[in-house]
Amino acid sequence: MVEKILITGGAGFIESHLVDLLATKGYDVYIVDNLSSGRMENVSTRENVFFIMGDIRNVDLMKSLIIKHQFDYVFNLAAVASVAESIDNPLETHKVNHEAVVHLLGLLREYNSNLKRFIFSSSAAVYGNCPELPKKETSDIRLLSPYAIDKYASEQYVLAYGRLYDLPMVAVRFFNVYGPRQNPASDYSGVLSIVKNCFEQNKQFTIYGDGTQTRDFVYVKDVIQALELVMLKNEMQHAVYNVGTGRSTSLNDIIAALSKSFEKELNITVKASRAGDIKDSLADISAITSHGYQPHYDINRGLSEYVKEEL
Ligand code: UD2
Repeated sequence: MVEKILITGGAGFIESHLVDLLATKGYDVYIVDNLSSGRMENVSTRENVFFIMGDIRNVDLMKSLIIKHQFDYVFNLAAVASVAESIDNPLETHKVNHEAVVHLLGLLREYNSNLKRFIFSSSAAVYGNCPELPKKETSDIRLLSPYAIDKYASEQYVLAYGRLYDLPMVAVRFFNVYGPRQNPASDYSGVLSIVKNCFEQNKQFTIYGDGTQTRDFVYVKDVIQALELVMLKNEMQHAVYNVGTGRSTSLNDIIAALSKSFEKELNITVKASRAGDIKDSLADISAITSHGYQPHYDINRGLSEYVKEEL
């Protein structure tokens, strides 16, 4: 029988790449997305991809889907992905990034007895300004924003559910993911999509801070590889894994590299650092690489593919 996968947020940036990969591999893939940041044009038209327009906060909808389909795998990737947005709208982002997750866990426990894996996307934001670099899964947790608090609480719920009810749980902490389909439309979008868009459209880019902040930018294709790994490897259950590259780059260096590719200068306005912003972020990826993950895109390869390619 064909295995069924639920991917919440499946019309989104990272999620839609995962949908494509798993659909190509022959699974039946169900998407629940409210299109708040995802886009219909990201959704595969393959016959084994099923789109359900809906919100993960809608418990009745999620319950009926789970009872009807009895998923083999569930990826909860839907989220309000912006740290800054969580600071502006903490209650609304909490409902998506935490409350909906707790409801979903309860529904799966009660109604989805054949579940083979639940995969939750947490975030490197949980490390905050922890001075230890690179950041290990065992490093200090310093929660600087509602976003970080919600991601950490949800991740811990997921792992506790695994222990308490013997459910097949795993979580990943994404570092700064970038690549085709990342939506640059809002001030809350991932910085690389905004910078690229400003180069393409000759728009003014606002740098918050002095541009020396560093991030471990990880290309979306590497992230998909990591997600497939945690989905399939039994021995990876009941743990949380960093997903990054093990290298970091400053915002200034990104702008310089893109300036070369686009052969032009970026118009930059400088503003004060954002509240809750992290200075440096770098992943220790030894835990996930010990299970076979290997990033294939360093920042140069990733940027040059990102600049050229629109998938
Ligand atoms: C990103 C993810 C978040 C989480 C985290 C993990 C996004 C939108 N956010 O948060 O979900 O997983 O990584 O560490 O993908 N900046 C500017 N100008 C702009 C936009 C951003 O200077 O127009 C700066 C921003 O202040 C920050 C850096 O660029 O210092 C990165 O910002 P971001 O919003 O892309 O990502 P981050 O690290 O806050």
